Amino acid sequence: MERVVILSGAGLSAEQGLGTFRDKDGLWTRYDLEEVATPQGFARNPALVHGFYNARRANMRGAVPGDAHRALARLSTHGGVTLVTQNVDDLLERAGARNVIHMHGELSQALCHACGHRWQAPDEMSPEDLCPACAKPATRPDVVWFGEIPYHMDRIEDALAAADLFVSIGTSGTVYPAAGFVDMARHVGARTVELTLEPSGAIFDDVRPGPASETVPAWVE
Ligand code: BV8
Repeated sequence: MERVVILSGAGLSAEQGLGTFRDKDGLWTRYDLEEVATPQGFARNPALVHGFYNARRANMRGAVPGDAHRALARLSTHGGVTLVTQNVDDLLERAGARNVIHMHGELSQALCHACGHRWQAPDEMSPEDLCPACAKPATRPDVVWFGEIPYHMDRIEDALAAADLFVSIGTSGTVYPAAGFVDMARHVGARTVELTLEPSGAIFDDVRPGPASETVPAWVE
């Protein structure tokens, strides 16, 4: 059985209205990532950061999965497929995908930074929220900020080490360690494919430009 690792980024969900980070009018053109996507920014102004993620959570809960999410969901039920995403939305799960590896965390989850408890995030979070487990006012979005260690790296690195094929979908290849996965895959002899609107410029064996709603179902079929 062919072992496939699929990495997705914001481009996978862009057409569902969740936007991207670095395209024109992307999130990082409207917000200072130092202020809203670092632990230091959260410590300085937790209300601002909760507001940023509350708005994105509302946007996510108002969005629906697209053809690309559904195509990947069908694929995720096959053995040998590892679905890794940098995205914090739940559109892949809502399309029926199983075992999605969210290396940058999930908007739908809340985390207590005092006791480590995780729970389903309410629509609106605020610095005054108390952790349901330890009752401390120590809640945060369960997302990985810059300078924090991504989740599930052992599982991802094991899958890359055994990969026959690596597919990158809708990511600019700007953020590490995800941006280095294609090199790790090539290093073990895997074929590499990029499906994205504007090719990232990283070296892939096969680059297929276009919107995910077209390139992903075409590639999966
Ligand atoms: C860490 C939070 C140590 C949640 C995010 C070298 C090695 C290791 C680390 C570093 C390094 N150099 C620098 C670092 C530090 C840093 C980093 O990479 N900085 C960058 C800016 C240089 N990395 C970190 O801090 C990471 N932690 O390194 O810990 C470590 C490392 C390894 C092992 C152990 C310890 C933590 C990074 C996580 C930061 N958190 N998000 C949230 O708010 O969402 S990152 C943020 O960027 C999002 O998660 C996003 O997913 C991610 C990547 O962006 P993209 O998804 O690629 O989106 P972008 O807008 O950039 O591009 C969109 C793409 O889609 C484009 O290509 C476009 O063409 C395409 N597109 C658009 N429309 C469509 C489309 N494609 C198809 N169809 C369409 N319709």
